[in-house]
Amino acid sequence: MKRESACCAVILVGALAGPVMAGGHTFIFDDDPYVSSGDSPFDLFGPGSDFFLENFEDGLLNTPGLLGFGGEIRFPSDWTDSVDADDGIIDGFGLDGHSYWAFFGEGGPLARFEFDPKVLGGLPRSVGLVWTDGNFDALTFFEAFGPKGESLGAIGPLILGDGGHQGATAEDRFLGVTFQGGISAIEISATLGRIELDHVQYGDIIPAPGVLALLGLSGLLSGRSRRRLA
Ligand SMILES: [Ca+2]
Ligand SMILES: [Ca+2]
Ligand SMILES: [Ca+2]
Repeated sequence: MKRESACCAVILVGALAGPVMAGGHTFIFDDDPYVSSGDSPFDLFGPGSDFFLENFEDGLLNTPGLLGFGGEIRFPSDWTDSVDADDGIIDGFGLDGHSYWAFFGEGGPLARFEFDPKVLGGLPRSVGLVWTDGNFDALTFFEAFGPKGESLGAIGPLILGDGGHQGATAEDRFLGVTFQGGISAIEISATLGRIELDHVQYGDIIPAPGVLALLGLSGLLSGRSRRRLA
């Protein structure tokens, strides 16, 4: 399985563990299965944690300050691929949970998530999501953007999955990034097929007014031309 990075700082967790330090940001790819929020590298629920976790289990994308583009919620079905634990039992399947399904984008699916500093009071410094399904023949990329919308680089190309599309969870992988300057958006894309994902998570907010003064807000959230999930 080929794994390379287009950016300079990557931590490969689990089977491919080996930190690479550089720059002000760090990408994280966990090559062990992510089956519940307990597999996150972030402190989602600890004392003082300001993290939000969108698992789509209420059928909505509605955690504070999160905007989604390029896909829609997928409800329980024979083809749904939620994070395993979301349906109440870790059993190797996510068919009875909810996920986010991306199928738009020129040249392949692309899901984009933006973080609204006006709602969050700043920007998250730690962000991630869980890839749960896609086309085994596709190359997948995870890109992050800084406070001015500038690219921080990307993880990829990755070859992910098991070739099946009926909710199996052993293939599910965490992709994330940390950046002390604040992260305004992330994108996950593939060269063909569709992408299914879950557990969009973000926190460790760098508070306003620092971010807001830096940005002036005018140039932020430049991806608004994309269709927003209702
Ligand atoms: Ca399950
Ligand atoms: Ca879910
Ligand atoms: Ca899966």
